[in-house]
Amino acid sequence: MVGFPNAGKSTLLSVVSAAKPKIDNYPFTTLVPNLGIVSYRDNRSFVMADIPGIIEGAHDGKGLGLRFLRHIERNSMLLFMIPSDTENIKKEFDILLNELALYNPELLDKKEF
Ligand SMILES: Nc1nc2c(ncn2[C@@H]2O[C@H](COP(=O)(O)OP(=O)(O)O)[C@@H](O)[C@H]2O)c(=O)[nH]1
Ligand SMILES: [Mg+2]
Repeated sequence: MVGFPNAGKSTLLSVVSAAKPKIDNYPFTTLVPNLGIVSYRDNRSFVMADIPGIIEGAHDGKGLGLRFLRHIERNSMLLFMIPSDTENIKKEFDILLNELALYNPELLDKKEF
């Protein structure tokens, strides 16, 4: 999961897996990725990673961005989380994409949701 701080990433992980990430209404409650195993039909499962929030300038190290972006490289699919009440959803998505691209353009070759 990739998103700004406070997008609801940890909350989603907490309801689809047994992981108990810290959830709070302030940015950067998550300083290391939280991992959860998500089970679905036919006894299958996958690992979901709640990556700490990415902000504009993360590729430059803002908000511990480089430490967080590094973790994204290890995932095979990216789920972009943007709150539905965000004023400009497209702009927020573009900022996230741009931070990933500036850090490592190959990140954008991954499957995105
Ligand atoms: N209204 C609303 N609040 C949410 C939702 N998901 C999470 N929150 C709240 O948003 C805040 C940030 O959530 P969190 O999961 O910690 O976000 P993260 O920083 O992306 O991990 C918390 O106060 C959550 O309770 C949602 O779907 N709707
Ligand atoms: Mg979190």
